[in-house]
Amino acid sequence: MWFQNNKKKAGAVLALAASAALLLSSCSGGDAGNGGSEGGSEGGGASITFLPKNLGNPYFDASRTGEEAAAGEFGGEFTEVGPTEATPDAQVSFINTATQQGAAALAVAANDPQAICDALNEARDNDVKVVTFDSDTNPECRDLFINQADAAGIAKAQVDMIAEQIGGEGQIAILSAAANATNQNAWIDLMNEELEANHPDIEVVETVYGDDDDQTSFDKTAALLQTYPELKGIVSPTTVGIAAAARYLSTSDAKGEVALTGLGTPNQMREYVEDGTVTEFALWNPEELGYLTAFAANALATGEIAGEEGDTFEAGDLGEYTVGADGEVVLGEPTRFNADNIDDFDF
Ligand code: RAM
Repeated sequence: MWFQNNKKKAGAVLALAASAALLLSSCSGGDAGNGGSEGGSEGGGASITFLPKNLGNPYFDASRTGEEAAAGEFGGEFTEVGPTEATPDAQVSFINTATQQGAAALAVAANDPQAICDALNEARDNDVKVVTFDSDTNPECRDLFINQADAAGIAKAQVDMIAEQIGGEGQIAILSAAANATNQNAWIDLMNEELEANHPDIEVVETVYGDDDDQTSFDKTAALLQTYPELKGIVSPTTVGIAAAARYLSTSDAKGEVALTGLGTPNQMREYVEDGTVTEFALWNPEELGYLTAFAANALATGEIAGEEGDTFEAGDLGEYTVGADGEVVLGEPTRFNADNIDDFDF
């Protein structure tokens, strides 16, 4: 399996230019070419541009590993572009450039469900297939959404973990990513519903936004602890947020006293599980998400599928996937990580 072979493979090291923009391109199937809707590279696969929420985020570094591997397998052209800050405005210029350059497909993790829609629809008017992954736009702005896991399942896993860790009662806070992030906002709404329905003794005192920026997330954690001396737990449904919060807690008096859970990468969280700051958190495999996204974008751009409900396509080592309602393809289930299993994972 590709994933086992690549367990130790780190994402490409990024040297971020001061310009806040970066472009990575690896030709795995020929020159970039002008893909259009007909396909793309000489290798037979499509030329696909990937636009994550932000660069320098280890989660998207991991998804890139899967994207590149997939492009290598189907002989496509891989390009990654993106901003350093996770904002929708910063994504628009990259979408416009991909359109002008004639990418066959664009895969984007949206920083806002609506703000990038005009740019995406212009891309589609110019025969660029648009796939969202990780964080969706409104469905009318894209052809497919590659969802990491069912949103209700992601929300329930996080509520179950915090409830277990604080004994089912007390004050908690949520440390999220950017305020308009589609994925985090969907999960938070469902988490609040789940808490209200099944955990009436847990009170969410505040939801704060670290913008998927390490320092901002660190500072927001400090402020939460200062503002709420009775706080029993923090849920951070973002890999950037949970890692920054763990770093803060690990050297504070709150270590082991204030529970921290949410969505994190095993590689970023390992030291905090080992030192007792964190007992359990969850995630899916972002390498697999990138890999599946690349295969789906390729299937669309080469005309293998139209993106209709019921369409099926092969995603290499992951096997066959089916397009569901609203153009959604779901990768699988989230995994919980704790001291017993964290060393089995490397992403
Ligand atoms: C961060 C990003 C990403 C999200 C993960 C869980 O890396 O916000 O969109 O899916 O956390």
